[in-house]
Parts: sequence; structure tokens; C-alpha cells
Amino acid sequence: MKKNNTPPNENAKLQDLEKNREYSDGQFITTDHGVKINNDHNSLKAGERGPSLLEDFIMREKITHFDHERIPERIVHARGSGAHGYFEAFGNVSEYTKAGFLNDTTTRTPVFVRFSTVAGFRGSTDLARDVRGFAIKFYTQEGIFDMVGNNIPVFFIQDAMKFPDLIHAVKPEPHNEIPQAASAHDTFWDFISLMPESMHMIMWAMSDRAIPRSYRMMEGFGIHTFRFINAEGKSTFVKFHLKPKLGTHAVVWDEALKISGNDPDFHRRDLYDNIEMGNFPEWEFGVQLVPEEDEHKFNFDLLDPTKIIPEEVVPVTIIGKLVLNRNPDNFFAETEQVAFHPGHVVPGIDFSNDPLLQGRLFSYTDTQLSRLGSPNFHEIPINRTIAPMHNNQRDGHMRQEINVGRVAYSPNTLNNGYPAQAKEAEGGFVSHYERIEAHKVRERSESFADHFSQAALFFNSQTETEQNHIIKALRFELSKVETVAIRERMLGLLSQVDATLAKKVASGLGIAVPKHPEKPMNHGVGADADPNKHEPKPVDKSYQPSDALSMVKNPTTTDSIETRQVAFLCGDGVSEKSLNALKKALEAKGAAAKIVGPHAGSIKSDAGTEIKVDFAFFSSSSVLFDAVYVPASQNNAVLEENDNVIEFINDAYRHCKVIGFDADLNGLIERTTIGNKLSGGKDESLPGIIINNGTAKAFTDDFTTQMGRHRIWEREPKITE
Ligand code: HDE
Repeated sequence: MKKNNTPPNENAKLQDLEKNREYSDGQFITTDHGVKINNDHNSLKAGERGPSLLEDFIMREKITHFDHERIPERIVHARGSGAHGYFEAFGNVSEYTKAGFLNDTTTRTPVFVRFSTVAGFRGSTDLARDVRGFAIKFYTQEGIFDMVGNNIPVFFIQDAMKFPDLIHAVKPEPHNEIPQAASAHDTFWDFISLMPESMHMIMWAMSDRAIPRSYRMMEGFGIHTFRFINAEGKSTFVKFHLKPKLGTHAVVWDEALKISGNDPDFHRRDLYDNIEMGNFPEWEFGVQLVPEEDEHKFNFDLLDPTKIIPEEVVPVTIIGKLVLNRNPDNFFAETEQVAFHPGHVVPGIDFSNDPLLQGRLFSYTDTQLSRLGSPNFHEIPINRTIAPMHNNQRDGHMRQEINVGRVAYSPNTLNNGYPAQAKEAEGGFVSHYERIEAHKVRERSESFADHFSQAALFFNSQTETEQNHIIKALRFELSKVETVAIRERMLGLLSQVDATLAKKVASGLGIAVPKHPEKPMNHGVGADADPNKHEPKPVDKSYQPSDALSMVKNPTTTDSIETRQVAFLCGDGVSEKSLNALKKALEAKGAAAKIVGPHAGSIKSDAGTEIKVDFAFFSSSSVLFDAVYVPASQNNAVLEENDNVIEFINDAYRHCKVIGFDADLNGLIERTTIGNKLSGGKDESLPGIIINNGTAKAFTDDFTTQMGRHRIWEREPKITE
């Protein structure tokens, strides 16, 4: 693939990385110590057929290095993909924050972003039902700011103390290390069924948000409430949002399962390929701002990470944009070694007392020490700040910096007091001057006790299709749970969110919703030892449904088909005219046609032209595409007689994708589910199935317009599962 669409070293961080890039074109192979190697294929032996010699320093060095190539994977978010880019500020936020990078409209701030799943191992599938990490490292002039967020705006738990328990519950079970990258197992749901505070997050995690179409089509959220601090030291509460330019889209669950087999790297490949092709992913960066005085004006606690502020209550103000425009050169050096930390903030941004955030502020440095192995992880090129860096920290494994001089302490006179402390006016970071007067307690605030209202808000804000997907996801997950008591406890919890939801899930499990649901143990502690004083509150009905929570109704949803991929099913004899008409119409709207044929290589059109085949029927699948088109052909039998083609079309039908047929393809249609539904007048309207009746322009217009709807959801009730 071409590598010339991405900018070379256009920003300060990319220039900084240049010092560490190694190019071997035209060079001799050497040892790590620069000695040219004469024979890299054979070890040193006593005679051609004799034993190897210990003296072989070249082989020993090579194998020793190999033996130590792996480092521990991240304990969570192990599977991920990264990219470079920039942030551009719109300059409309100085009233609230003094952070230079959010105010300076003349300098683009370099960023490195890493997307991830949470539960799976480093080699697991991208399409697991899971939360996606969305971590951004901003290399600002005032130091590094990391926004270590997710694609879901709330979290499972309210206090960091429960994080190890949550992760132990969701990871593969310890006795047999099953299942990989999946929450559908007993330990996860056992834990969740005892944690009513997780119910809001569970609604999101069971929705299609947990199976995105692409990293490029996900929202991002900072989750916790943070603070903005302005030049006068005034604080404003802030929540961070990222809104994708291409809209927020997902795949369906059956599709996710099949993608995992067909291409477990689906999201990684999509991100990498699109950046290579110059389709640079872009997000609007927004904030919800709450004046300090309004902290207690909501019917939830701003410090509770299981709550959102509905966008209809506090709108999102867009303050900049984020663009990813360059792939890493080396996955390990950049994507694997990048170290994020919510505690990396710059003047103008500060923390709130959210107890989940407070715990994270400890965890991230600690984990880098074991993962990257040294307190010098900030010196790894991808982690290095582009702001000047001077302090008295010294030594440690793999220290790169050569600190000059005899002084490594403060105060000192021998170096005239340098490096010196910076006053606030000189850019020194000063923590927000918050007054705290309190008893030391191990308790949860009563203001954190409303676990069901926003879960209900989320469910009620979805379209019927989206609600059905949540119900189906819960059925799927809970049907994999073997312990019936856990299923029942979950139904009890769900019934407190919405009685119909619980009933519908229960019918899939073949049991009834318990009449007197077992009282969910407050905050997951044993009934006898419950130290929490506050019972979960019933649903607060004053919430108004929020369109921003639905992917279908979302006000930012666009009908763009940019970067979408359409499979053209073709064989020898395909009509060039038929193929090119839709291809051109798609390309005009930024989408791409991909030729899927009976074999790799090329096919011959009806005019005798060689057409390059992108994928073969036997090594591809419709789950890897956004829509399907079958052009006319002189030889329809090639498609009609191929079971892969029939399955290709049937899956696209089942996954509610747009499917287009040129005229005279009735023989093929007959063999598919579509033919079955159409025949005998069983069903005359098959939404999103577009058959060319002779007017090419009307056909291509219809096809591209319907594709802009992403999925044809009104077809879904016709699909029985
Ligand atoms: Fe993380 N999390 N987390 N987390 N998290 C890590 O740090 C942790 C939480 C998030 O692409 C670890 O470098 C605790 C919430 C992302 O490299 C670790 C708690 C949110 C990433 C860690 C949380 C996140 C991590 C593992 C509960 C959304 C991947 C490797 C208090 C706002 C970053 C590492 C990347 C990674 C701890 C909860 C997001 C162990 C203790 C809430 C996106 O430090």
C-alpha cells in the first residue's frame, strides 16, 4: 500500500521522534554494538557438522535479545491500536481554562491516540463486546496532558477500591482461562448482579456501543468530572467529549461474532488502512461546563462516575478538533510502549474528588513500573514531553538522560538554585485551592445511591431497534451463565430499571422474573457485613429521554457514506457498464467499491477488460463490508452456483445492509433468503433491497442514499432468530 498520504514530520513530536528512528535502507547489518556481520545465516561451529561454539558473540547477542523481546501486556486494555495526529483549538474557552493548548489557535498540538478493548489479551479479537479505550496524549508546550477516556461516558463502579474485583470478574476465569475477551461468563455476572451501581454502565455495555463499526466512528468521553481553572484561579467543572465526524456507528452482534473469525484485526486494519489512504479520522472535541456554584443542582452527584450530565441539560460546547493523520512506524516502540496517565495534567486542568478518578491517579504510574520496567518510562521516545524537562530525578534502569553537573537536589547554591521552581505566573502548576474539612471515613456518599434512574434514562432514550439489541445482548450473555441464581439476581436488578426489559430478557432465558427479587446487596458486600448505609433508590421518573444517548437518533448522526466499503460480487463476463455506474457514484461520495470474485488475481469483463479482484469469495465475507452490489453479467451461473456467494448475500440481508442487484439477476435472488421472502408474495417490501428496474441514475441515487442510513433497521423485525 502507498505510504505517501501521511505527512512526514510536520509536527514537533514527530520531529522529536526522528532522533530515534532507524532506517536500514542501503546499510550493512551489524551487531548491537556496530560491528558489521559477515554471515547472519549460520552460527559459528567446530567444523561444518560440528557443535556450536560459545565464542559466537554474534549469535549469543541475537538470541539473548530475542529471548527478552516480550514485556508484560497491560493488565487491562491490552489489545489496542494507535495513531499520531494533532489537536486544533478553536480559542473559545479562555474564560474557563488557562491551558495554553486549548487557547492557542495558531499552534496545532501533536497527539498520539490509542484505542483499545478492555478485557481481552493483546492478541484477542477487536470485535469483542466490550468498552473501547480512547486515550489521547497531548504533547503540549506546557507538558503532557493525557485524556485517558472510553467510548462510553460512565463506568461500572464508583470507587477505585472495586476495580481489581471488577477486572478479576471479567477476565478469563482463573481455573481454566476461559473465555477470552468476553463478559459472557459466570464470574462477571456474579459480580455485576451484586453491584447495583453498575446498572447504568451495563445498559451501555449491552448496547451496540460495545461493538463499534470502526474506531473512527466512536464517541469518546473523559467520564469523570474534571476541573478547568482559569487565569484568575476560578474553577469550573468540566466533562470531556469527542464526537466523530463520520457519526457513531456499530455492527450487529451476529456480525461481530463473524468478523472475529474473518478478520480479528478488523478495527486495527480499518484504522491503519484509512490513515494510509488519507482518510484521516476526525473528531470534534467538546466540553460540558458546570459552574462551581451549580455543583449540587443536579439530581445526581457530579463526582459519581456512573452518571452522565444529559446533553439536553448541559449542552456540549465544541472547543477544538482532533485529527489522526499518521500511522506509527513501529507498533511496539509507539503503540505498545505509550504510557497514559489521567494524572498527567497541565496548568488550567485539575481533578475532582471522584473516588474512581482519585484511585486512577495512583494506579497508572504504578502499572508502568511493572509493565515498562523502570521509573524512566517517560524517556521512551513516544512518552517524552516536547516541553523543556529539568528536575532532580536521577538514575534507574535504562536511564537515557546524561544530567550534567554535580547538583541533583533542591535547595542548592552550587547551581544557583537551579532548576528553579516556577511561580504560577511563570506557568508553575498549582493545585486548585479547594477547602476540605472532613472526617476520615470509609464510606460511600448517599448522593451516590441512585443506581437505576440513569440506566432507565438510557434504555428509554433508545429506539425500539436499539432496545431490542440490548435485550438480545443480555439474553446472549446471561444464557452463557451456568448458575441459575446469578441469572435470577440479574433479572431482579433489571426489573428495577424497567419491568418490560426484565420480562423480555427472562423469556430468552426460559425463566420468570423473580416476584420478590433478592435484595441486591448494597455495593457488593456480604449482607452480614454491609457497611453501606444507603439503600439503592428507586427510578427517578423526572428524567426526560435524551436523543444524544441513541446512536440512531443522535443529533450528530450524518448520512455520509465516506470511507464505506461496498462489496461488488463479480465473475468473468461482468458488465463493465453496470459495474462502473455504481462504482463512480460511490466514489463521488467518498465510498469505495471492492471487487469480490471467484478467485484471486483478475477477472475479464464483458468487454474483455481485465479487472483486478480485491478479495475472493472463499477468503472474504459480507461482514467485512458496509453494503453489497451485484452488477449485471453475461454469466450469472458463476454466482448462482457458488454457496459462498449465497451466504455472502444472506448475511448482508440478515445484518440489515443495503443490497443492490442490477436487472436480470432473478436466478441468483431466488437462491437467497431474499428470493425466499419475495416468492409467493410472502413479503413484497424488503427495505434496503434495491433492484435496478432500468433507470441507472435512480438506482445509484437510491443505493447511495440508503447506504447513508448505515443500516436498514425496519428490515430487522422480518429476521427471525
Ligand atoms: Fe484504566 N487502567 N483504570 N480506566 N484505562 C489502565 O494503565 C485503572 C478506568 C483506561 O491505551 C492501566 O497503562 C484503575 C476508567 C484506558 O494505554 C491501569 C481504574 C477509564 C486505558 C488502569 C481504571 C479507564 C487504561 C493498564 C479504576 C475510562 C488504556 C495499563 C479506578 C475513563 C490506556 C495502563 C492505553 C489502562 C487502571 C478505570 C480508561 C492498570 C485502577 C474509569 C483507555 O493503570
